[in-house]
Amino acid sequence: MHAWPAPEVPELPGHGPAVRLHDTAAQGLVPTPAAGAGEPARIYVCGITPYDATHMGHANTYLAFDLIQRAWRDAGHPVSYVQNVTDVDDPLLERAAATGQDWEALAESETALFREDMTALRILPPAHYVGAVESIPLVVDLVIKLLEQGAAYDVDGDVYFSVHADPTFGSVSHLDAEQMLATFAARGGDPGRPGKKHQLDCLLWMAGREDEPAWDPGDAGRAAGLRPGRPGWHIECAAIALEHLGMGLDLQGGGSDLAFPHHEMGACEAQVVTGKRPYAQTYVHAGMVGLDGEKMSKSKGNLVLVSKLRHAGVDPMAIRLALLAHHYRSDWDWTDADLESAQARLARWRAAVSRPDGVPADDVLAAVRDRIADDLDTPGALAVVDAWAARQEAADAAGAGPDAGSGSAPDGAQRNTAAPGQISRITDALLGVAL
Ligand code: 5CA
Ligand code: ZN
Repeated sequence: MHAWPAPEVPELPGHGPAVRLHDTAAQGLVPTPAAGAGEPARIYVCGITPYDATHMGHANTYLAFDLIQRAWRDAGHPVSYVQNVTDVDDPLLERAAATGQDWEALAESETALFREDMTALRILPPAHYVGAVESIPLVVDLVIKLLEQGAAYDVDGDVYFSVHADPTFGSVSHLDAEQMLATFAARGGDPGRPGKKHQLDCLLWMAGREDEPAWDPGDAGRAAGLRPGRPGWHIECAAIALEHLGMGLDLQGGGSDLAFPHHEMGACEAQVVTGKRPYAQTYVHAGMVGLDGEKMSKSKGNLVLVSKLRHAGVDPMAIRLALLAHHYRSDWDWTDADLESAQARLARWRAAVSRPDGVPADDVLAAVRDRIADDLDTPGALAVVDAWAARQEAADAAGAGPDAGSGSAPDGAQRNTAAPGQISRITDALLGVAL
């Protein structure tokens, strides 16, 4: 399927430093991308399940991976970016059934709205935006291989992956057995299903249920014993990533609720089917955004929607700044105050760059680059721009006083005509904030 239009990213002088990010698997900061200088950095970010509109949690997660790509590009890496759309899965079919909508129409309209939201927020689009439905032949191919390898088995027509076929199972999320079981059950797994060899084994291929869509698995699939059906969730992402990026991705990304089971299972499936490891060299997870103490989620319905704010006339750049004010890995609750202070900051920055000249900005680029390269310290990066804006305001105030027309900042530094443009290019290229 098609993605959304790419925002322009201004070129900045020189290059930024290597970007250190927290890797869930390594449980610490690592330099990224693993790719050498000038080589493409390969990134796969899990996309939406399109049964409801984009909320602030989604926006926060996609913003984190947008910032990483801006920083990688600034450090001199071309980026290969792939994202999926889970356009057939239980929650989507359940929502369509509950509301009497056609599931395909629901998926299409919510994906279209997501594209609009991403465009408005100036989020970089993937080069390949790939649906689960269009990837079914890729999934079938992997399921057949896993069956042939003895790493998958049949339970009443459904096919399960034996998670222990990968001896490194557990090394992405580092949960203990009890946490794994509880999390698996809470996030779509079926630990208690009779006939499974191990409680944590996950679904690869689900035989068609009554009143649900099912796809023919083709000659090879039928020969391997597959019935008409649909893909399991984790294998969907593994299949799409392997097809478009290959093993050893520089980064697998998503919200922290995907570390287990989704990224753990996808990694194991890919590692077993290819006989290579690691699936991804870095696993990066964004924190959960909540509302009134609860994780914002489509299933709970406690949503602050990007589209609703946009339609109420809120500047998408203010939404972006509201998210940037929080570190991407922290869990936090959205409040109206977040938006109000972001709107005030946007107005202050716009006023500061709207002058024909400005106080020197030469040190701002290195300082913003430094903060971003430090595990995306966006609050720190905003503080750097705030400090420049404050110097600019102080110079304006001084200029309006008895020394008006002297052209000097309070500290004696000369204003120059390059500074406002420099600042606008920095916020645009590295933070995605168009002033
Ligand atoms: N389609 C799958 C991934 S393959 C899926 O998880 N879809 S989703 O629509 O439920 O979520 C899309 C992305 O938003 C995921 O990375 C998820 O971790 C993230 N996300 C969902 N809720 C929140 C939240 N409250 N805060 C932050 N990120 C969230
Ligand atoms: Zn995924």
